[in-house]
Amino acid sequence: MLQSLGALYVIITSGLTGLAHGLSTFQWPNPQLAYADKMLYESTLGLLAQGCPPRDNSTVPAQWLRIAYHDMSTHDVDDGTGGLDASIQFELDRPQNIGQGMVDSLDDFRNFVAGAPFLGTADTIALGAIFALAGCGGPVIPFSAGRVDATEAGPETVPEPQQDLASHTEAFRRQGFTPTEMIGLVACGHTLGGVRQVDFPLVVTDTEDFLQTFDTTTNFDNAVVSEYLQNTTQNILVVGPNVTTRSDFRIFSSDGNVTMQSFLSSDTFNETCGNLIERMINTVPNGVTLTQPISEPFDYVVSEPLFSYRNGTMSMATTLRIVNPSDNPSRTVTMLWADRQGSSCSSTGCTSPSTGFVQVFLGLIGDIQGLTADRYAFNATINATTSISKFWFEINENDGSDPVIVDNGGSSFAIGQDSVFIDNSRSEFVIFSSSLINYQKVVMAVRGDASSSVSITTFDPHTNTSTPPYLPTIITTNLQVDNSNPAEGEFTFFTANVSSTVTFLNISGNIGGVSYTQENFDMTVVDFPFVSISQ
Ligand code: HEM
Ligand SMILES: *[C@@H]1O[C@H](CO)[C@@H](O)[C@H](O)[C@H]1NC(C)=O
Ligand SMILES: *[C@@H]1O[C@H](CO)[C@@H](O)[C@H](O)[C@H]1NC(C)=O
Ligand SMILES: *[C@@H]1O[C@H](CO)[C@@H](O)[C@H](O)[C@H]1NC(C)=O
Ligand SMILES: *[C@@H]1O[C@H](CO)[C@@H](O)[C@H](O)[C@H]1NC(C)=O
Ligand SMILES: *[C@@H]1O[C@H](CO)[C@@H](O)[C@H](O)[C@H]1NC(C)=O
Ligand SMILES: *[C@@H]1O[C@H](CO)[C@@H](O)[C@H](O)[C@H]1NC(C)=O
Ligand SMILES: *[C@@H]1O[C@H](CO)[C@@H](O)[C@H](O)[C@H]1NC(C)=O
Ligand SMILES: *[C@@H]1O[C@H](CO)[C@@H](O)[C@H](O)[C@H]1NC(C)=O
Ligand SMILES: *[C@@H]1O[C@H](CO)[C@@H](O)[C@H](O)[C@H]1NC(C)=O
Ligand SMILES: *[C@@H]1O[C@H](CO)[C@@H](O)[C@H](O)[C@H]1NC(C)=O
Ligand SMILES: CC(=O)N[C@H]1CO[C@H](CO)[C@@H](O)[C@@H]1O
Repeated sequence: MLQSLGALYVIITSGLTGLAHGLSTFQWPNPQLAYADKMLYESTLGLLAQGCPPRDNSTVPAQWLRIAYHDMSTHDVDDGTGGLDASIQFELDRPQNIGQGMVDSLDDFRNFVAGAPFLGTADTIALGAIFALAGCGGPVIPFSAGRVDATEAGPETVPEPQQDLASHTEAFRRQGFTPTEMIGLVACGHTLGGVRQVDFPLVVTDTEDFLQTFDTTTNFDNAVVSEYLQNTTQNILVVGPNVTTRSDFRIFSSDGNVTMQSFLSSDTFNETCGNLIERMINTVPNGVTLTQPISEPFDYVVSEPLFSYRNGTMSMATTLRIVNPSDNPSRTVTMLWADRQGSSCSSTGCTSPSTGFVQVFLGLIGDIQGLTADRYAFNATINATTSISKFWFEINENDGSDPVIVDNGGSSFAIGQDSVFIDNSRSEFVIFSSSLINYQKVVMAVRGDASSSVSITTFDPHTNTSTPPYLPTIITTNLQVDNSNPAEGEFTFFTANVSSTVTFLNISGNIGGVSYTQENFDMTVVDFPFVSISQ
C-alpha cells in the first residue's frame, strides 16, 4: 500500500513541477510535435528574420508574410478547398504573385524544411509568418503543425489592387474573413514592406522609387494606421497617383474608418493582428488536421535512442531537454531502465548517470519569451541479453526536495523492439575531400543470421531540382550483409548507403519469418563517426 502510494506521489510531483514551470509535455513518441517544437525553438530559420533585416529593397519578414497570405488566398470556405498548402510553388508565374521576394522566401524555406515529413513547405511558410512578426517586434503567434503540401496549383484568387471593394470583400469572404477582418488583415499585412516599382509599374509610377513602403517604420507596428488617419500616409495603395489602384484606401475607409480608429491603440492592433494572422496561417483545406498550438517549448523532450552493439554489450545514447532549469550545479539527472527479459536490473531499474549537459538556445521566439533550456546527455551500457524494454529519468536537485520522475506520463519511454536497430557506432558519415558527394553508411544490427532481410524507406526533404516546386525524395532500399562488420554474438550486420540529408527513415526487418519494424527513426540526431576519404 505504502509502495503504491509512493509511486502515485512521484507522478503527482512531476505533474506539479510541470505546472510550476507552466510548461507542457507530450506523450512520447510524437515525432510531429517533437519536430514542430524543434523548428519553432531550435531551428535557425527564425534568425533570418531577427531584427527585421532588409532584402530586395524590402525586408525578409515582409516577404515571408506576403507569401503566407498569397499561399492561403486559395482557400474557399464554400467547398473547403485550398488554404495554406504551399500551392504557391506552382503559382509563381501569375502576375498576382510577382516579386523576387516569393522566390527568395521559398529558397530560404527550402534550406530549412529539414524536419519533413513532419514539417513540409506549407508548415514552414506558416513558421515564416510567425518569425516575420516576431522578428519585427510584433506579436508572438502560437504554431500548429500538420499542413499538407499541395502537388498542384490552386485557383487564381489573390486580390489585386485594381479590383474594386466589392471584389475584395467577396475575396476575403471566400477566404473566411468578414469585411471588418479584411480591414484588419490588410492593415496588419501592410505594416511591413511596400510596393516595388519593378513589380507594379502602374502603381508606383516614379521609376526612381525602387520600393514605396506602406509606412515610415520598418517594424511591425500601427504606423500604417496612424499615418493613414493623420493624412500623412505614403502608402501608395492609399494615395497613389492611379486612383484605380488605391485598394488600401477603399478597404481602410470601407466602414467609415471605425476599424482603423480602433487600431490607434497599439495593444488592439497587436492583439488583433496576432489573432487574424494566426487564423490566416491556420486556414487549411478540409480534412487537414493541425496539431495543438505550441506557444512554449515542451518540457522533457527526449531524443531518438541510439543503439550500438559490440562485444556482448549494447549501448543506448539519448538526451533529455529541460526547459528553464534553475541554476543548480548540484543537480543530477539519471537515466533508468527495465530489462526486456531476465533480470540484470534490480526492481527499481538499472541506472546510468548523465554524461553532461549543454545549454540550448531557444531561438528568436525563446529569446523573446525569456526561456532557456539545458540538454542532458546519456550513454547507458546495457546487457545485450537482458536488453531494455523501457526507460525513464530522475532529476534530483540534491537540496532535500523530492526528485522529479520524468516517465512519459507514467508509461515510461518504451522501446518497441530490440531485434533490428541502426548501429550508431558502426554506421559512418563518409566525407570526401574531393567534390564527390558525402553520404551515410547505415549499418543495421539484426538479431538473426544472414538469411534475415531488412529494408529502409528514407525521407529526404531535399529535392534534386533547382527550381520550385521542391518535392521530397523518398527511396526504399534493401540492405546487404556488411562484410566489414562480421557477425558477432546473436547479431548479423547489414548495410546500405543513404544521402547525407536524409531526415527520417522507416525500418522493416524479417528474421526467421517474424517481422520487426520501426517508424520515423530520427536521422537528424544520429552521431555516426566521421570517415574521411581523400579522392
Ligand atoms: C486586397 C488585398 C491586398 C492587396 C490588393 C494587396 C496588394 C499588395 C501589393 C500590390 C503589394 C506589393 C508587392 C510587390 O511590390 O511585389 C503588396 C505587398 C505586401 N502585402 Fe499586400 N495586398 C493585400 C492584402 C494583404 C494581406 C492580407 C497581407 C498579409 C496579412 C499582405 C501583406 C503584404 C506584405 C507584407 C507586403 C510587402 C511585401 C514586400 O515588401 O516584399 N497583403 N500587397
Ligand atoms: C506586441 O506583442 C508582443 C508580444 O506578443 C510584444 O513583445 C510587443 O511589445 C507588443 N507590441 C505592442 C506595440 O504592444
Ligand atoms: C484627410 O483628407 C481627406 C480628403 O482630403 C479629408 O476628407 C479628411 O478630412 C482629412 N482628414 C484629416 C484628419 O485631415
Ligand atoms: C491605373 O491602373 C490600372 C490598373 O492597373 C491601369 O489599367 C491603368 O492604365 C492605370 N492608369 C494609369 C494612368 O497609369
Ligand atoms: C477615413 O480616413 C481617411 C484618412 O484620414 C480620410 O481621407 C477619409 O475621408 C475617411 N473616411 C471616412 C468615411 O471618414
Ligand atoms: C572486445 O573484447 C575483446 C576481448 O574481451 C577485447 O580484446 C576487445 O578490445 C573488445 N573490443 C572492443 C571494441 O571493446
Ligand atoms: C547479462 O545478463 C545475463 C542474464 O542475467 C547474465 O547471465 C550475463 O552474465 C550478463 N552479462 C554481462 C556481460 O553482465
Ligand atoms: C555510447 O557508447 C558506446 C560504447 O562506449 C559508443 O560506441 C557509442 O559511440 C556511444 N554513443 C554516443 C552517442 O556517444
Ligand atoms: C513511415 O511510416 C509512417 C507510418 O506508416 C508513414 O506515415 C511515413 O510516411 C513513413 N515514412 C517513410 C519515409 O516512408
Ligand atoms: C530526381 O529524383 C527522382 C527520384 O527521386 C528521379 O525520378 C528524377 O529523374 C530525378 N531528377 C533529376 C533531374 O535528376
Ligand atoms: C556504398 O558506397 C561505397 C562507395 O561508393 C561503395 O564502395 C559501397 O559498395 C556502397 N555500399 C552499398 C551497400 O551499396
Ligand atoms: C538596398 C537595396 O537593396 N537597393 C536596391 C534596390 O533596388 C535597386 C534596383 O533593383 C537596386 O539597384 C538597389 O541596389
